[in-house]
Order: sequence, then C-alpha cells, then structure tokens
Amino acid sequence: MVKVLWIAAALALAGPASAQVSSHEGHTGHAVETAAQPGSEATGQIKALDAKSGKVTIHHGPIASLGWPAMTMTFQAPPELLKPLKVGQDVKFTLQAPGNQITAIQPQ
Ligand SMILES: [Cu+2]
Repeated sequence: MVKVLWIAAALALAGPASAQVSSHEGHTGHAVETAAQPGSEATGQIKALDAKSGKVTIHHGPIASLGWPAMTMTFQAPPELLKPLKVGQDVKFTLQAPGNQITAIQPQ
C-alpha cells in the first residue's frame, strides 16, 4: 500500500506531459510499416475511360498477388494519369491495396 502511494506521487510530480510521451513511444514504428505496403502490378486493355471523374474500366489479366482471376472491372485513378490514355490501349498499371485504386498506369 505504501509502495502504490509512492508511485502515484512520482507520476503526479512528473506531470501529464512526460507520462504521455513514454506511453506512446513504442507505437510509432508500426504505423509506418503498414503504410509502406507495395502495390500490385497488372496488365490489361482499356474498355472505357472517364478521365474527368477519374474512372477507367480495364479488362485485366490474372493478378496473383491479390488472388484475382482475369476480368473486366472499373478502377479509380487520378484524372491526370488517365488524360493521355485511349480506349483500346494495352496498359500496365499498379494497384494500391485493397485493390481498386490505380496509382500508376502507362501504355505497354
Ligand atoms: Cu478485377
């Protein structure tokens, strides 16, 4: 009982600022690791394109890293990446997890 009171007194003297720093120290590394996941590479052919709203429909090949078979589907992409592209082009692109956001795309 005497010990518990001593710890409480020590924490009160240290103040709330230093107590907060020591309790969060160990967590900063994990957030960085999670954000640094690599994208998935894929290839396909453009079936429809709406650069203005950042949408592109691609018939893509199998994507092993996501466990996807070949299919036609619509992805989101930054409009500036889609502007130089045309319907019917064969493209190589990079997907960000969970998988429907394109972060890089170019004709192949
Ligand atoms: Cu798909």
